[in-house]
Amino acid sequence: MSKSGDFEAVAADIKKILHQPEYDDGSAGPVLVRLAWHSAGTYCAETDTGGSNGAGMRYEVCAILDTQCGIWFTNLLQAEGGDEANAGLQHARVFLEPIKEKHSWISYADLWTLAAVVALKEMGGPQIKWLPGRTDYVDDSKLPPRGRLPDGAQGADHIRFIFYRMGFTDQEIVALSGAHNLGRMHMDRSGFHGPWVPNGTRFNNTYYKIMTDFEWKEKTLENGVKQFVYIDEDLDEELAMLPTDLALVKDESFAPWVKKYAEDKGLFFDHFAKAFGKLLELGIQRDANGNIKNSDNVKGGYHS
Ligand code: DDH
Repeated sequence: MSKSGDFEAVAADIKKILHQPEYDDGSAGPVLVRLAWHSAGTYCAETDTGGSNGAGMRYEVCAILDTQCGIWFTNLLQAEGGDEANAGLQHARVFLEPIKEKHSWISYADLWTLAAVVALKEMGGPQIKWLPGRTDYVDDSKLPPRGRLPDGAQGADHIRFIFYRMGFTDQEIVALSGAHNLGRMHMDRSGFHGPWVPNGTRFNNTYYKIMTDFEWKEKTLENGVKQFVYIDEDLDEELAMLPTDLALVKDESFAPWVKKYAEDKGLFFDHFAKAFGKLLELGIQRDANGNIKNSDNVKGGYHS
């Protein structure tokens, strides 16, 4: 148990669980980044619902009060944890559970977002500004419905529909998509299969480079799902891209940013850090001192 607000102690313990020799490519990092993204990426700016506050993905069912009868009933179709887009993220939550047990004062919502920031830095990525204060309990009216996360089988219109809802620009969309420098797709989770880049546990701009330089061929997997692949005998396994990934190079507003990030890793890191920091703050109202309004604020931050 650490002192309440000692985020450096939590970060030190997150670093210790990143190396997972038995899991995927030996790192928990990529799936931790995805956990934070999916917890925050449900945000809708217009209705101010969703976002990382509340850590709603812990629940597969939610209780709804029928105000006319005064009876609570469970709604199997609502809670975020059961959204099929979140399949596989239980691995990330299980990796973090011992840390939550040890530092029980930290909220899940803070822990999940902090874990991504620590993992990105440890995998060679940029430092992302992170502030604490998220709570695990939010008003039911703030909970997001399922289906707010992107579908990899779609194209540019769908990408814009999802990310404009959160308040991102085309440039920020392309920068955030660079998270696909990390990790891999799992057929038993999303239906897609394979890594985007050869070394998916180091954060880099390889994703943009190979998106434009390599020739991608459409492939139908045994489950009927279509994706794009690049086969090279020098590689241990074929690389993969989602239809949404390759939509970035075909779209006239997205494509110039793909080119810029392929050519300039520093620019990509700078833009990614800003956009990812913004993602983690969606729906969180802070005062001028960075404290979340109407909450028992935990002071501090994580900077190193
Ligand atoms: Fe992603 N992502 N993502 N993604 N994502 C998958 C894996 C990972 C889409 C679909 C998929 C972002 C944007 C999009 C990461 C981070 C981010 C998988 C594979 C699919 C499918 C899941 C599986 O089978 O395990 C789509 C579609 C989009 C879109 O923009 C249209 C963004 C914005 C991020 C981010 O972090 C900012 C990471 C990391 C992974 C690797 C996870 C792992 O387990 O490895």
